[in-house]
Amino acid sequence: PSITSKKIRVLGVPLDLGQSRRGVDMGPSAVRVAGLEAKLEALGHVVEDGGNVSVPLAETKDPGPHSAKYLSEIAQTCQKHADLVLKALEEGRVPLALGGDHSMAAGTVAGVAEYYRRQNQKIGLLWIDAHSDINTPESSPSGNVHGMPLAALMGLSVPELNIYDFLPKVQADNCVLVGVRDIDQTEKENIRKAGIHVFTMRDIDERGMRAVMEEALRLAGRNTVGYHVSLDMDWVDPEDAPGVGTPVWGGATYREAHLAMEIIADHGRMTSFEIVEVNPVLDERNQTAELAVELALSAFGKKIL
Ligand code: HAR
Ligand code: MN
Ligand code: MN
Ligand code: MN
Repeated sequence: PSITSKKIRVLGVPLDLGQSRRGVDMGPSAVRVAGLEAKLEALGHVVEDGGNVSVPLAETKDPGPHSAKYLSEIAQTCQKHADLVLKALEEGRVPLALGGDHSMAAGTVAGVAEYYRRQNQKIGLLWIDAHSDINTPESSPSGNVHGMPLAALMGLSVPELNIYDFLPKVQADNCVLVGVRDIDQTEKENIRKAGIHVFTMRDIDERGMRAVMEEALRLAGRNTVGYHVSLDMDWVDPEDAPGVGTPVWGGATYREAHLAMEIIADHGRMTSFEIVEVNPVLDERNQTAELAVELALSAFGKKIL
């Protein structure tokens, strides 16, 4: 039972400026310690580690306006990270980005979208998260930029995060949220404005993970070269993934999470992958990082039999 071997490049983004629970900058380290590279290689992939991008330390910076804290530092980090994602793809590697808070996705998705844009192709985006991350500085109750990356990618706001200067990074019809269960009242209008697809936890409850994922992948994959998968670990229920900064009850179960990743692997159209919001300071014996590695393995083709 062999899988199609991929050349993968791990890219660490120890970014914690986009939110207020410290420790998510240690996420890339925790996921490496949990054995990501060796386990992907045991599966049959060729994996190299591109190291971590440099990120300014919160202690050395002024957060700036409360409506979008550390925005300029986050934008600089996203630009550097996007360049590394683009370079990985140019060198025939599948980017596997490790966060870090979710604001980094403004860089990851930009890098992937830019690579394919240069070939006149479009990507889809699968955003797997408890949150919809589509606040603008105007709508955000917290001023935390990790709640804003989708607004930036869809071109609603946050021009500072418009890496490579084109919008939207993904067509609204190819942008799909899965597993959402915590949306700010002020954020709901942004979802409507952006015109993206949303499958909530209720949809998963009612229809089952398989049906939801099949539809999500069909939408993300329609007229695209494939899709980037942005996996926020707070999508998983805090019972199984306690090491995240903004846990929300009622998330995907351990098996539902694996099934979703297994279905992604079955379709074979994932351009790139990222795992964000792993916070080892809040974790219990690195179990959230270990689950992140397991889910990456399923997304990259590991099968039970
Ligand atoms: N919606 C809230 C805010 O904007 C919380 C966002 C939390 N985001 C993440 N990433 N953890 O999904 O502040
Ligand atoms: Mn290696
Ligand atoms: Mn998120
Ligand atoms: Mn989240």
